[in-house]
Amino acid sequence: MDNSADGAIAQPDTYGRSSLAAVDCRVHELLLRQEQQERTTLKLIASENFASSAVLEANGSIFTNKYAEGYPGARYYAGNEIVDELENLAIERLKTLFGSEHANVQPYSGSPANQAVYRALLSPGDKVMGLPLPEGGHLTHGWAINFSGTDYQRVPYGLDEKTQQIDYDRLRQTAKRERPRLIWVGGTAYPRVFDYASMAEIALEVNSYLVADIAHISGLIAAGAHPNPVRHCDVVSSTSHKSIRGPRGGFILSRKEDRYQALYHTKSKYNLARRIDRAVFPHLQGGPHMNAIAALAVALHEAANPSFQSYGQQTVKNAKALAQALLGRGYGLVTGGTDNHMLILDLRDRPLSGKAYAERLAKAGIITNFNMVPGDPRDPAVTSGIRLGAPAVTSMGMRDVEMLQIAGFIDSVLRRPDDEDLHARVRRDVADLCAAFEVPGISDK
Ligand code: DSN
Repeated sequence: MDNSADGAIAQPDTYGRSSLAAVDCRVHELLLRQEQQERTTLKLIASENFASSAVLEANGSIFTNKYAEGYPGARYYAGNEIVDELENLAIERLKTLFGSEHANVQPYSGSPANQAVYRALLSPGDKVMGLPLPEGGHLTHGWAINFSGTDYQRVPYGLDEKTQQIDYDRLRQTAKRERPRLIWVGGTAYPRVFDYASMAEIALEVNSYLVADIAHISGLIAAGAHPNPVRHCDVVSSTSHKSIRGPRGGFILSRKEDRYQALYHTKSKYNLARRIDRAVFPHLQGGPHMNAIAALAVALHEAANPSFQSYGQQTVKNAKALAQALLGRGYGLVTGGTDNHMLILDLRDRPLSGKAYAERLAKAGIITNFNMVPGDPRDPAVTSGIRLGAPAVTSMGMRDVEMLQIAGFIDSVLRRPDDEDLHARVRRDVADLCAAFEVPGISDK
């Protein structure tokens, strides 16, 4: 529908759902379809979740309009008194929730946050140790085709072949031999707890910065369902939209002082906290997305509520229940199970690729992503694994008993990947299961 009257200056409408329908029926229709899809399918992507209506409201608010380049009290635009309060509120909530000395809430997302970490700590060409992508690491932890692999020297550390878990002894030997300037601890497809204390010992032995990437597990840490790396690490980076249930965005926590200032940063007059801030702005980014910072502040307020602790604990219980049920049905899982919110089905011995199975599951209303498994013989574009995660279905209120049901759905699709009638039947059962639960941000709006 075209709302502009002849000769009239178009005014932005008051925001709100009804005005979206009136102004742009095409986008509104896509939104309704996406809502319908999310309401009736099982969101098992380990990195996705349902932000609350309050988080969505803040994210869609007029804070979108404000330019605030700089930091609270030192902006390059006028009229920032209120957003200064807002950004300080988010920073203080973050520091309190994780027990950190310093916090930056401006990174646009996880990869920009990690770029800022590199810029604050290293010079191009320095050595960086990280878990390779096929073994559960992240692109930005030193992958060949990412800036982290082209601008820095990659020193991968691997998994123990038998346990498929990080081999800390071998990691220590590699670190002593290579003496990297930075060691990453964290990943996107690693279903076990990270031993931050051991990593901190190793990093100290070789004068290396230790940086935890907690993008996947920040909500679990806030809930006390995974150890907190803050006291062991120089820097901690994260996205804000995964298990912590915030808006799309990122944040960085750090110590104030750099314990290696005298070794690696003698020429800098700035301490670690200032170098992180300066790396985010002005080095890499311009104006912060104040709407995302507002929504992050809301998510942190929600995460500080005792009910979020139950959410985090239940997420881990649900992932374990799903893992047990799938193991019981004869499936192999990377590392043999899970300690956190995710599990990775190892389908190397199955006839189809991870991608092909993920497509069949999606037809049946089970939304996952295909993923490399350690030692994967297939191409990264198709893989031999499927990653499953419990954060979103736990946000809907599902518990162990529903995980058994979900394992049954997954099993029937994977057993008969070409039976479209069966997929349609499972699709209906999935919709029936979902209908018994509220979907945050959708059912309650
Ligand atoms: N895309 C994220 C994930 O799914 O884990 C990592 O960046």
